[in-house]
Amino acid sequence: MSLLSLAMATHLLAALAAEPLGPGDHSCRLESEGRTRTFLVHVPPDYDPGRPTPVVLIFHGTAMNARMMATLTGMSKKADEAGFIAVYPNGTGPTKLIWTFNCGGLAELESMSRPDDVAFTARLLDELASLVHVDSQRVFATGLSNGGMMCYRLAAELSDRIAAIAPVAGTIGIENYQPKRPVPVIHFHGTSDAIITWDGPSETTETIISFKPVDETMRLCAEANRCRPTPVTTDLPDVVDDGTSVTRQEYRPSQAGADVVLYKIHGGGHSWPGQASLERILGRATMDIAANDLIWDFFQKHPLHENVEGRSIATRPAASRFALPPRVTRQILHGYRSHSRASF
Ligand SMILES: [Ca+2]
Repeated sequence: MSLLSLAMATHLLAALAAEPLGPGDHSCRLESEGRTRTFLVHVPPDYDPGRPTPVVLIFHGTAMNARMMATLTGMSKKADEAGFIAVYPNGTGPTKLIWTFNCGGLAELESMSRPDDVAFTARLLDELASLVHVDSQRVFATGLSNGGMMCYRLAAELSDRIAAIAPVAGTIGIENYQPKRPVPVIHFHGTSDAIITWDGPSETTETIISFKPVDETMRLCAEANRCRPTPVTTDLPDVVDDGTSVTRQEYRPSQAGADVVLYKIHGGGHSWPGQASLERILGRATMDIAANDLIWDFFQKHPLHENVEGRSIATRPAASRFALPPRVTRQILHGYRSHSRASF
């Protein structure tokens, strides 16, 4: 190949790489830490490349992927209604069955070659800015389970780019939750969640994963966000006879603080409020509220540079420990160990 044709080919590749995205679904990839990483981008029909557009990152749970997450949450439909760009990153792992994000708390796995998913997210946002017109003040993160735990890690370690977070059925997994600024949090959790259980991991499972109990997570968020320790609690109308009911706990911040809101779903499982669940496996999903609507309402109120004024807060710490069936734990651990030398 001549130098001229090489230069033309390079130019063409660069042009292709920067090809802007229009409305619809797009499979994208990038290189991060020497790995090829993938993600889906859903651009709403009314997207105007001349205008900065909000972005919601939606992180899947273990044993899922980006496409499954789009289906489970229905967040692309919400994106179409509300006019934001929905982005579904894919995690990594030895097999697609146990793709995860490095959210902290994966104690048994930390000696293995885990990617830095905070760096990946930052890299993704860089790449995204070359594909669509991102409103950098309105980049948000939500996620389920492991993906919810990843939200907390991003709040702690990427708060200059992530404006607010909405973890669902996933608590803090990192050791120290100390965001550089108060990051607004809206959290959804079922009291009957059998995977990320309300009171934290059990001795059976803490060798594979550790995460903080819901109450402790809320307490840490309230402290970080300069909220009062006691929440304003409201029982919401039990509008659907689905075996669940919902209590809203609002931890109101002092000046220069930020909101912390918990939706406690009595009888709810490891599920996405308002979306159908594999009930026999994961437990009930409440239909009394729609997480997508509440999350977007919350995000809209919390762009990156806002002035939050007073409200109040809190929580009491709770002892933890949850229980995956030992057989399942052994199978997962065996899967990781047998791939311990694999490149994630
Ligand atoms: Ca109900």
